[in-house]
Amino acid sequence: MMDRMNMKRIAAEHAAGFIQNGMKVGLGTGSTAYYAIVTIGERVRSGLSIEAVATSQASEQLARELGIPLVPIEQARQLDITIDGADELDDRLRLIKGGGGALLREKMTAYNSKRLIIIADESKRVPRLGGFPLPVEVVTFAKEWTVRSLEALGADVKLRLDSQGDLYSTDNGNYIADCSFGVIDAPDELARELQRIPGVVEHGLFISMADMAVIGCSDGSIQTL
Ligand code: ABF
Repeated sequence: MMDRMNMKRIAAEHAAGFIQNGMKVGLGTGSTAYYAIVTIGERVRSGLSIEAVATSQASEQLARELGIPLVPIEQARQLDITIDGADELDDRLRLIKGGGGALLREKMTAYNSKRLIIIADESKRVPRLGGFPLPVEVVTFAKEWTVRSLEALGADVKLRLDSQGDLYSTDNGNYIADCSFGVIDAPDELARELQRIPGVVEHGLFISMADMAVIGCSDGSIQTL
């Protein structure tokens, strides 16, 4: 039986194998993406020639430490592949992302990539989304109005706090509202309703964005969806 971190690792290593010389690569955020970045760093040190864009300051710092060549976003144009984690994924590759607070940059990076490969341990696969509170990035102005609008959609909303107990600030200077909707029966429709709320910058439902998921399983096998 494999523990969760090893399931993450084998999924990440498998996905990192898709990267070829000359590619422009989006580097995800979170503990699974961490293993992908480490593997990519090893391959760069063995001669892989790529340019990368990071989806968070944390991933950018890790990439720099590992010697992965980073390009400024404005020079990146379209990326060839982005490898990133997820908090939940269903069998139609619909995702909840944002537990790591980087959902806006993750979604922009995924949107500007030819391929989005999701990596996860088997615990992230769910029959229906919603067990994980949906992160929604909101502007700081009049946050109470936005919270009330999210509650009106049926969510129990908590503004995320940082380790000091202050309101968590994303890399973009916004807040994160963690929204517990319960089981989300119609993720596509909820995504549209969220996008209509003024004050919502972006939400963690990734619909029709992932091209593939690589899942590390407790028996040591790899599942690809
Ligand atoms: C990131 O990966 C976030 O969107 C998501 O919250 C996180 C999953 O975390 P982990 O890989 O640590 O389980 O892309």
